[in-house]
Amino acid sequence: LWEILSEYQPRTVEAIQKQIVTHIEYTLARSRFTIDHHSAYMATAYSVRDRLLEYFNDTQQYFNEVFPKRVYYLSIEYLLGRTLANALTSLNISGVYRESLRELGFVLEDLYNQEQDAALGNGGLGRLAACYLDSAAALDLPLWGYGLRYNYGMFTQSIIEEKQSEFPDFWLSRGFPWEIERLDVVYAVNMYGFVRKATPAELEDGYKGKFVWEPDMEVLAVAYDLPIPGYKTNTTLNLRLWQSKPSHDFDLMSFNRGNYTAAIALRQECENITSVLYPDDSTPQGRELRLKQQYFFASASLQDIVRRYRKSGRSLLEFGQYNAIQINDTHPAVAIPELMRILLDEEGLPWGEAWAVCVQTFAYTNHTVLPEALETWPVPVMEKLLPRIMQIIFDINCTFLSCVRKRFPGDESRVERVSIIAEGHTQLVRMAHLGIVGSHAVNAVARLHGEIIQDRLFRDFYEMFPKRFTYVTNGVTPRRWLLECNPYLSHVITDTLGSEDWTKDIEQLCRLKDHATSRKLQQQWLMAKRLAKERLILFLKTTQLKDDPNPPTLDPNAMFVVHIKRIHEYKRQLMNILQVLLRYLRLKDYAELVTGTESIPHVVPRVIIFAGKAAPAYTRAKEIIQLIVSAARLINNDPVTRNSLVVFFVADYNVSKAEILIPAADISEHISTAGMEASGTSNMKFALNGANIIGTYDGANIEIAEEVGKEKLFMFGANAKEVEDVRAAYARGEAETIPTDLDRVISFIESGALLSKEERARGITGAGAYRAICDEMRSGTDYWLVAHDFQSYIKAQAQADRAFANPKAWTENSINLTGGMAHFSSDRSVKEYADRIWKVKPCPVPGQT
Ligand code: DL6
Repeated sequence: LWEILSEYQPRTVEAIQKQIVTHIEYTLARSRFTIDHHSAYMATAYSVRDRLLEYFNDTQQYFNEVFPKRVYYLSIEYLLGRTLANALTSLNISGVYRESLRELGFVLEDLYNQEQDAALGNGGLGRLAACYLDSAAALDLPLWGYGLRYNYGMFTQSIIEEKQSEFPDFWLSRGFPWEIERLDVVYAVNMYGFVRKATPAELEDGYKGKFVWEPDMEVLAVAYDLPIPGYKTNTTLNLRLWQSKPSHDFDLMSFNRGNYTAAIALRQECENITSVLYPDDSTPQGRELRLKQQYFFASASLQDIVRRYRKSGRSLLEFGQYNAIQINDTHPAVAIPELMRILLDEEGLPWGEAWAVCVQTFAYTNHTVLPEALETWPVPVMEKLLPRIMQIIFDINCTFLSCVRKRFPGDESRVERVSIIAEGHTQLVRMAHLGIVGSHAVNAVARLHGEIIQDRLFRDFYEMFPKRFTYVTNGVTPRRWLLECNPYLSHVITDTLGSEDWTKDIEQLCRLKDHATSRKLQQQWLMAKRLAKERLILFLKTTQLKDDPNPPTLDPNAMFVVHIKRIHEYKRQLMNILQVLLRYLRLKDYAELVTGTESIPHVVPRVIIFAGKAAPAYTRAKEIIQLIVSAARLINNDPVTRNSLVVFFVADYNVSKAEILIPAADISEHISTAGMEASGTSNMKFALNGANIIGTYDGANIEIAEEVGKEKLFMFGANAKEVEDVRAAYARGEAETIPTDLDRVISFIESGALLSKEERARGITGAGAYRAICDEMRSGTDYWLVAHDFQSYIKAQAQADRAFANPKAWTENSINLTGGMAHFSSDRSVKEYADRIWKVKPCPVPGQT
């Protein structure tokens, strides 16, 4: 068989061409005489997938033979982006494919743009999961990801009349060639119904369960596998995504009762479970459908994991020695009682043994300290949808609280604080508490975040289980976030270091620092940055500016400042746009003073780019987008300033846009209110690409500053402790006076300068849509400390202007930043998880790489 396959796998240009054309003709059933770009992309993707499958099958076969301890990463989101470039890079075959396509009349890079992003995630958490899969594969770790195959991913954002509008993301509409549908890997997931005790007959029948869940609804979970290639290794891992399908048995029951419409409605209800990704990254929706998604995901994944383990014939008591399950935030936390259900009711383990297995198996990552983001579920909702699971959670809580009472006798307020069930008008299940109690490790995602969860958020738990708590600072994959997205800089780095080894052994990057003062390297570095800027300028011209009759000039010598992330008050895009407006007003003053009205000398020109999505129901975030867009309209159309300041809001931010924006940045903004951003990962991506950071002492910014030297960055603002003190002062009624500069900007907005045409036509005056924002800024007590930090922010911006005016020193600094980023590779993070939390070892698949 191997010989037959080897012949099938094309290695030469000719053979690859043959395979691509074969896929056009036979897989796509398109005519080879009229190949359009999309067909060429699809056929190329199928051809690359063929090769991936070979490695994939070998890897799975090898894992089954060796039976190493395996890791399962459970994440309800994966923000994957595009796959073709990534797969070609991992397999180290971009060159031969480029050549094959060229002779067929196509440019490989054009085909990349045919691919729709797989946006099965909201932001940081989902993108981190994607980076970790890449690193686990590169490190040969025996890991699988589990997730959901949403029919509609993250919504598409359009800006209409200066406001965000959301549209469905039909990401599967033109086909997704990378996945493998596994119609034979199907599990039934129970919902609704009731629980009863097992009858003696059932017990005698070999059925050892104590309780039987009689569900009212049974949903099928069908597996779709996505091969995850390891960079320059044979290991190819799997991301298994579940799609919901109705179960025919249940249809039949309704049909037999003559209830055709009920049967169809039930089918629809089942299909809806994986139909859409919830588009909010910080406020969990207490909707039943969301809980259905979570349980459906957890149950299918756990059934699959247990079945795989069972096949080995090993004892379930050893399950935790062979399996580690990481739950990515609390969304999959219901997997803990689900494993208990399987072990108790289906496998007949006693409670104590089942619980020991669970705690040994699970580990939980917390990704946020925002109180509103900590998930809770009303007990009545859970009781109705998942009666057996609710019962098990009550039992877990009961056992846990009796331990707490033993340890802290008489401390009932502590018991109330740590209980998995929050008492009140409606009882709530606290999913984070369930995650902590049911795991042997709880990790934060940066050092400061770790301190905050130990000292504040989960202090009571830390006192009980100090060894359980740890942090693993996030990381990003240098393959996607440097090698692939920035071919210009990658080339320079490889040339300087004498090999491409840095792509796998990231510590090599440190050696760049030895060359930071080299004239030659500085020139090459500047050229690489310029090429990345030109690529971005072309992108802007062909998208944003396509229909602009009077587009602003975009100068690659300008300082490119980029602020891209979800729009949220704590991320303070508001502070940035207010600063931009101040810059605009100052430029106007200066122009009047120095030159009359035309161009402005001695000013570092800036191109400022914002991008990001606001949750559809998050009104303030949407107002902030509107403010940015209207400020951009005003500024870009002002002939006095337009050579010195241009502002964009790039619509529909996603992974592939980030891949264009990040390499082109001179500066990036990471200016969250200190203590609020758990880690941040785009800060790492920018610095890896040599962009500087204007940032607060928050999340991973602090560790980046330590690694590269804080004098190399533009750090400012209140630190986490000071933020607490300031908020406490506000709470005592001690409002602050608004800084003069901020007052000026707010007055400018209140003068009506940013009103839209439509608002003016309706006779609106003053701040218009920005009334609430202006009032909050004037209050002197704004929760996110925009006013408090404003002056130090302006100072940091001025420092950046001065530094940029010295290209030599700027470039040297930029080289040192890239050279200092080895620590922030996701290879390092995943190694830490493997060594300290999962206790798994690499399992490299033998054979030719
Ligand atoms: O850990 C990944 C990423 C962090 O870098 C961000 O700081 C954090 O905001 C983000 N959290 C989320 C939403 N979390 N929840 N729930 O995306 O995680």
